[in-house]
Amino acid sequence: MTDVVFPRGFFWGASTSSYQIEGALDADGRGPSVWDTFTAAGRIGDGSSAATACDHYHRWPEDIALLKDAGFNTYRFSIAWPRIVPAGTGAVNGKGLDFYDRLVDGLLEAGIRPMACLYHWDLPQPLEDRGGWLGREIVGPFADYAEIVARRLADRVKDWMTLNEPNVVAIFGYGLGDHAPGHTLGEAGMLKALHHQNLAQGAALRALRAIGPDLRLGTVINLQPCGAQSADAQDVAAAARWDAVWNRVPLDGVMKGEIPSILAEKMAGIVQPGDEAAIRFPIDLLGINYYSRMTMKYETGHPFDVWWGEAKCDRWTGMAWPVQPDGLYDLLTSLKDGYGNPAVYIAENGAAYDDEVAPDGMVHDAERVAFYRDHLVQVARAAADGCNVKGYLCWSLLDNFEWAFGLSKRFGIVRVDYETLKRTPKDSYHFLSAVAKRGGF
Ligand code: IFM
Repeated sequence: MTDVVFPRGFFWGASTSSYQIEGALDADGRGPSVWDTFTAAGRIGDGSSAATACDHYHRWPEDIALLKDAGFNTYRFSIAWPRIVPAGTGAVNGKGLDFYDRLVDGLLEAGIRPMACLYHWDLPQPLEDRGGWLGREIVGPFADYAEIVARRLADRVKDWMTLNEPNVVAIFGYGLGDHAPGHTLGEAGMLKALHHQNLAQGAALRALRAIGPDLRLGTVINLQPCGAQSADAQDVAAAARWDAVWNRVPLDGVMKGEIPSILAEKMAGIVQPGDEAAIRFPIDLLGINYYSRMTMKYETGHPFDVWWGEAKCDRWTGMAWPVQPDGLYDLLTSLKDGYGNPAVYIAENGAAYDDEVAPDGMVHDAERVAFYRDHLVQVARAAADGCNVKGYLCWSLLDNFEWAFGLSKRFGIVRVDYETLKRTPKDSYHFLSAVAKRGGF
């Protein structure tokens, strides 16, 4: 019996990213990325690397078969900029384009809609050497790269996402230093990297539109409803500042061409005349990645005098992230009420847990199944309440390289044995597969 139902034509699928699954970092003319450098500098917690990861570069047919067998009709993958333009600007690497050509053809043959994301964090190192996202000079190279890829694939790929989680790139990569390229530049690093990603995105979206009026264009933001740890005025003000940095700079930038007024003074030296118009674009799709709410508190010594507080929650994932499914409902309704009810895809939602292989050789990941079930209940509720939510893509198809945590955190609905590279669908895979095939549960 089906109790939780989704709109007719709802899309089901999974998301991945190039650096996290492909491996083959030296293959076919790929250039170095900031994550190669960060890894070589010993910055990955478990000492692992993405050198092989899931070896998706060679095993993609098997991964497409997993998507197909699940009954998924949508797949979001990312394209590795260093495979396409190894030096960040200049020569184009045909073999890199050939790889994505094969992948896209394979997906279409399997009846799966490819959703391509242009930037999921693997910045060519030569661009970082020239300032990376800290300077406006990156805008042209990103738009050029977008155009190169689209000229090759847009006859078959109709759904394009520019950036994945620009807030995470800026905050952890340029402000706090936990992610590549590892800068600890605080507020200035965060705001510059946010704004320049917004600018580059605006230029890339215009380049894509010029190539294909029929393309569906969008972006992906990790939105987290942001609350204060207490009713104390300082906590409340700190949470509002963080909401502006984390959620509103990327979201209001593309949707409204606005810089949050609370940050106007701090961004005055970064934003130039005409930038607001340049960052705004009438997107066709908004991808949102949802993992949890954020609970923030006032604390000096950190950028914006704000830091993560303690969430009130009784369930936690293996990342020590709180499990708060109703935050997804609140997020979807806030987009309906405050942003004109855009067409939204849940572009990532999922959880890492310390999976174990059972004596039967399977992974009975009951906590992950519960995580998915509880979030899907909220998605269905939001859709029933009028939110224009079009599809749900889990994070992630495969266990993969979880950035600074390396291979130690497993988000997949399919287990990857990193010794043998054997794929084993977990119970969560079978659960989502049944939901996708039935259109509910
Ligand atoms: O693995 C990441 C992904 O690359 C971006 N969104 C969050 C996921 C889990 O941390």
